[in-house]
Amino acid sequence: MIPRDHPRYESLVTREKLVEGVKMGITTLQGLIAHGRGEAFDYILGEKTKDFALKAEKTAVAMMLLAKHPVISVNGNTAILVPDKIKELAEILNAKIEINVFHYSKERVAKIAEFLSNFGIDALCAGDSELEGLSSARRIVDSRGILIADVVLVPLEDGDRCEILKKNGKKVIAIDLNPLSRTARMADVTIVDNIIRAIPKMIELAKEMMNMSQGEIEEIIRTYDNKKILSEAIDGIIGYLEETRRSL
Ligand code: PTJ
Repeated sequence: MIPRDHPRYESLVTREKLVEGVKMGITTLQGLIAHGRGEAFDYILGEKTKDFALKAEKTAVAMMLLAKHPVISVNGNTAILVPDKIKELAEILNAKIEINVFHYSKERVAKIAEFLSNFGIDALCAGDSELEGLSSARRIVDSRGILIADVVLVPLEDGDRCEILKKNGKKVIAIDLNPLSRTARMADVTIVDNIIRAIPKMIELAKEMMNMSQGEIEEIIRTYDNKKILSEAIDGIIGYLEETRRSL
């Protein structure tokens, strides 16, 4: 039991959830390593949703609001960390939820589907089609979901699949705390924020933006520049490190 007044309570609870996820066969051991890398970046970003993340979150919501077939892709880390929030976001944006994992087995996908169903999510996971040009298991997709999607939200992604999704004509929104990653540089919109903050923030934005005109939403997308956002994220890290050094 982690005491509520522990200065790193939030971070420790998140770790516990992931460890529990491993015990349940939902999250992988590799997922724990990936989370550790994410935590390190979050630390040097100040563990807050910064302005560059907010701009990307707003654009991501705008793209999903205008999409014909928006899909939220869920892996083992996302499933365990934010299942209820994913459901809420998908409902507001009228998006489908599809289970798509790197470390694939039918049993694991079934476990994730069962876990998500406890939150009222009927996740797509038929695995009845494949994305061409990708050798990892992430090529296995659902013909009602990612295969026909025009916009895909992919939290904690690997660069290869991001590239293939783009080659298949999809707009890709990544959530990745590492602004230097291949995924971050490959995606159309990169949200450099922790998934546990990013999804709730997107829900808040989606509620605000739902009643905007199409023209206003299009303008948000038109004026967005992902390279600029990544460069602001890197500046954010440098700024945070310098500020911390000055305060020593
Ligand atoms: O469940 P599976 O089988 O699909 O596997 C999932 C992992 C995460 C193991 C797999 O996709 C993987 O290996 O991912 P990578 O290539 O390590 O990339 C994960 C990225 O997510 C890294 O750049 C991390 O910095 C970032 N990341 C980790 N935790 C978070 C995060 N970004 C946002 N929020 C987090 N909580």
